[in-house]
Amino acid sequence: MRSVPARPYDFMLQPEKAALLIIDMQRDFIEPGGFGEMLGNEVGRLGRTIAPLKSLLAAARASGMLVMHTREGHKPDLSDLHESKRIRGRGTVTIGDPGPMGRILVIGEPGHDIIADLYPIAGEPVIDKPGKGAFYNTELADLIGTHGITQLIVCGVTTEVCVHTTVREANDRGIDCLVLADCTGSYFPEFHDVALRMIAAQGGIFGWVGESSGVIAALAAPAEPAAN
Ligand code: TIU
Repeated sequence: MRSVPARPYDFMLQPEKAALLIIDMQRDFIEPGGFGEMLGNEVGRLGRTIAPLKSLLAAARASGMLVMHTREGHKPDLSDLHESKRIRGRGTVTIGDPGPMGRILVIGEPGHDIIADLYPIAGEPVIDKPGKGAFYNTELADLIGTHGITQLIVCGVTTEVCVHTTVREANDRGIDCLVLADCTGSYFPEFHDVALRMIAAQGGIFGWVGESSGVIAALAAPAEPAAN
């Protein structure tokens, strides 16, 4: 048990029961010239998460903590893509169409892959998710059960969409989520701030909000005895 400074109060990290979950750090969302930018978003706003995430990922790997990655996307035949999602936004180019980095949000295409700085290593589960939440239509719940995980350190993009949906899904499954402010990002800074406030409000209605430095320090610190 190691305490991590967080809102609304310290998060009691149990590294052996915790996993790092990195949401959708994919080229199409983050890199200039990808799908995110094509939709008119300022992708540079997500780039600030990369350096702290690299440090956190190194610390988690060094500690032996389970690291899991997600990718939002669909099978090449789009059989897992709801029509409602395909046509949302009334764009001329949509999911499955040729985009700047291959077919948009299709598994196996360059833009769908995780950015090089945070690339998964052997043994780290990569969860392909067709929805915004990481639990819907994925193996994440089974993985969490198999590994005895009760806490998730949640990072990635975007704060108010895939991170928030996943945290809400996890919370309803009895998982405690610590969301890291410096390792999550949004195309809309005000959404990022409010999304994090929503998580920690009302005594931590959806979880906790901290910083990567707190987790890195906790992973390096000796364990504290559990409170009686
Ligand atoms: N990963 C994720 O958040 N997917 C999105 O579509 N996010 C947006 O903010 N659009």
